[in-house]
Amino acid sequence: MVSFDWADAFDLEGQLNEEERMIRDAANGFAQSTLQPRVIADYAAAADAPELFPMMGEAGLLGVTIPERFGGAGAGYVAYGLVAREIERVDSGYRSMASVQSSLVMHPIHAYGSDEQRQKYLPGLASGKLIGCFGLTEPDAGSDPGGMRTYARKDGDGYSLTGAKSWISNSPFADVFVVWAKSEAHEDKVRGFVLEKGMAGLEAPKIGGKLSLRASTTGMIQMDEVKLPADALLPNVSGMKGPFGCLNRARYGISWGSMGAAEFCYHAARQYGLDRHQFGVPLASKQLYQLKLADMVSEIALGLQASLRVGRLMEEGRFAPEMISLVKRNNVGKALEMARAARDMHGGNGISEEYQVMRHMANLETVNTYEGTHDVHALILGRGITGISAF
Ligand code: TGC
Ligand code: FAD
Repeated sequence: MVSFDWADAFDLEGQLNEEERMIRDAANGFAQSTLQPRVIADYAAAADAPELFPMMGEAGLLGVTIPERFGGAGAGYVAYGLVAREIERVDSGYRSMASVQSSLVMHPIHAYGSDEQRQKYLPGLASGKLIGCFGLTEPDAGSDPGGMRTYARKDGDGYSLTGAKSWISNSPFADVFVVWAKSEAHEDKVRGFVLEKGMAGLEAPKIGGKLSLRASTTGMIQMDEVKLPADALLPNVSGMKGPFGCLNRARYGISWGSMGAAEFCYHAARQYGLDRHQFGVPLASKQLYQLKLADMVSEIALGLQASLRVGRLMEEGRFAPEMISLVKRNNVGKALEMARAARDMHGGNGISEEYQVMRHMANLETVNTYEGTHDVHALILGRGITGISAF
């Protein structure tokens, strides 16, 4: 028998290998020393923080699963998940910045790009000297990205791209834009294109007024007959499985990341309950308070085990997308409930930026929506269970 560890109920630590623990510790060190001291101010100001990319690159946190010859860490999916968890323990917005770069920009260039495209972009993206964004969602095509209107016309040997992408993380300061469009040259199939900052007809205005995920910059991508050379096309994928293949990786990372945010809220609520006295005793001595902590430790322990299992299956090439929908949906939904409970357990202090739980709560509203909403993932699972598509 061992004594119960309230911070690691099922001994996750003992299920990681040495390389994973090392990468996790590096991510934790970076997140706590560089991100934590600035997050309250960044969030309040809705600051643009492109300078964080080279810092994350230096810390080895970009392109964790990309081979070392392209500047990545050449590590596995569990290591990638652990990095997301440590960054999101501080803020979901910072994790967004990193996961878009790794899963939605580096992954498609590595998996679907030519060797020239890999050589050209991946080392810069891994070091954070280049910043990437991923344009799938449009003003009229969110949950149904197959309804996109962005169109690549044939134009000599190349393409002319017109359309608008909306709610795009990193776009206002991005150097590299992975954009999905229907392509005239490919029977109107969806294809991926790599655009670069400064191209004529390409604009990326910032979306203001966000009440959630304020530490991450979000914008549009507006394309008005952007002329692209033939080699801007990602040659090795065609159809919606291209963008969905990227989303699999990012959604999986979010399942870990959301547990990091939940762990922050759980630890904060526990400490607050031990420190704060009402009716002459610590709040933590009350049954209702303990019930909420017991719910939190249970959901976190189960959520982490589930993500670990899916990560191991991904490493063995034995995952189904429905498994990823299950952990993205459940972990984020539970993390949001935990953040709301932690906000309540902090009483009036819970609404203050200083205690940070309400920022996590507000962020998780976005995380519950992007990368497939909570209900869209229920429908993906519903289709997997019944064989009937109910979208
Ligand atoms: P459907 O007919 O199901 O499939 C079309 C083709 O795609 C293939 N496919 C997949 N391939 C790999 N992985 C997956 N998860 C896949 N899901 C589908 C499928 O086999 C088929 O291939 P083929 O060869 O037969 O053509 O597609 P549908 O259009 O009916 O899609 C339905 C649905 C709901 C599953 C899909 O549209 C969906 O997932 N909607 C949610 C949209 C979404 O998640 N958007 C995210 C935008 S990016 C973002 O939010 C970034 S946030 C920043 C951050 O991460 O921090
Ligand atoms: P809608 O699809 O209009 O959904 C609205 C509501 O209807 C939801 O509750 C949804 O669950 C429900 N609904 C939709 N379809 C059905 C159905 N068939 N049955 C039942 N209910 C349904 N996208 C990118 O491409 N790249 C990015 O980098 C990116 N970053 C983002 C950053 C932020 C801060 C945010 C908020 C979003 C980002 N997104 C990005 C977009 C995100 O993926 C979409 O917002 C998300 O997919 C939902 O689409 P939507 O907002 O159009 O909502």
